[in-house]
Amino acid sequence: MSLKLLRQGLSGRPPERMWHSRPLKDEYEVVIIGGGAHGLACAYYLATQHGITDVAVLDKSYIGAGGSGRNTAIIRSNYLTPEGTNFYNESVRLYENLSVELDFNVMFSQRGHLTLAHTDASVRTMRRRAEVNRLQGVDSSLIWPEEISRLCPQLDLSDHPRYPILGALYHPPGGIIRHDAVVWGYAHQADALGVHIHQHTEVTGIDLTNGEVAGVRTSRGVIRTGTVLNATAGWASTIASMVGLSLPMETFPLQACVTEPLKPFLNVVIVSGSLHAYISQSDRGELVMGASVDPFASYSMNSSLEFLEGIAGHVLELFPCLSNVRVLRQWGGLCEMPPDFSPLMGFTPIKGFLIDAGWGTYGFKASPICGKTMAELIASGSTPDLIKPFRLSRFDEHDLVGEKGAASVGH
Ligand code: PYC
Repeated sequence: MSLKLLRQGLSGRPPERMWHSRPLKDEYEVVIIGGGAHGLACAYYLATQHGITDVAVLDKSYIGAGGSGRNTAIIRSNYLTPEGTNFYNESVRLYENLSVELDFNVMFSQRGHLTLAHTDASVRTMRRRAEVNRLQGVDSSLIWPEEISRLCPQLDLSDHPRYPILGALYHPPGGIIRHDAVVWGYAHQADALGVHIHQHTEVTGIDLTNGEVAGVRTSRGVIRTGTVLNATAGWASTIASMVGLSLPMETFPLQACVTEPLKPFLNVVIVSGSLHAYISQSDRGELVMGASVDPFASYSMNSSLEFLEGIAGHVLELFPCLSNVRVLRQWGGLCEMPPDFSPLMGFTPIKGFLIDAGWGTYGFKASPICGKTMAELIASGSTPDLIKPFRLSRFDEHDLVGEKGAASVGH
């Protein structure tokens, strides 16, 4: 990539577009609603793995404008259930090779991830997660204050805080990534393979014929198609309602913020479920911080002072040394929370209408494996084993996948 950049710089020509605006065709084999990392990854894998390129990716805004551009870019696979751990582990593996695969630097930094435990109950949960993780081959262990201090000397490990740190779940392969780069890399390669990316194209309705998907109505015209994938994190319930489907989840706002840049000092990702705080340092030196979802269901993406006061107070309990650091900006995104904190993936009772939804506060980190498995499901017509546990019918079958203890964020 760097040689390409150098040649480009020396040529004096304007840079090549990473993806293009194409005319909206009146028919596509597959229509993906949602131009985030999930939808674009699915388009990319449909093209590369299955030779399906007659694909439109529609977004009502610009690509990556939703959850993919609003998350705090944490990658990990230290979940509580074997189903969740295996699934996210495959995602981490794909992320590890993504810069090479997409020929675009997604800046994946596997710097290690620490989930702090401040109570005996949370130490027990961390121990259980470590055991489940290790049984699935994921590097994860329970560590104590001495080792925590070695990994992150700036943390207040004394007994002064309200909730002293008793231990932590340490997950060395976890880390952070450049989330926009993931979106752009998938978009670039999907576009190069013939996928049409239609930004500013809002879906206004979905047509059914005899109970099966027949087309999609958009702000730019009607598209005939037999296959629609709903990959619209935050908005998936509203899209599902267009085919008369009610999904078992509610949408909540999730806010985050960054501080002014500081010299690099934080070499790990720190999460505290009890304090509702997570924090990492970006390559630009900014501290990226977030908390739990807002306490009421809503589609608001506004920023609030309550969030800022809460997160500042909690981060200062962990890192009193940051008391003079200023916040640079804050933003909000949307999360859909299913009752068992696991996603909803695959077929629905409506033929041709597929979902990749219910991503709570942990959707971005699943993007590559969601794209890959949903592409396989579309191409083969059968559900890959890895995502069978997340099928929508699990709610009727009383076969939930309880991931609440590994959500990283209090709810
Ligand atoms: O699940 O790792 C996570 C996470 C971090 C921030 C929000 N969710």
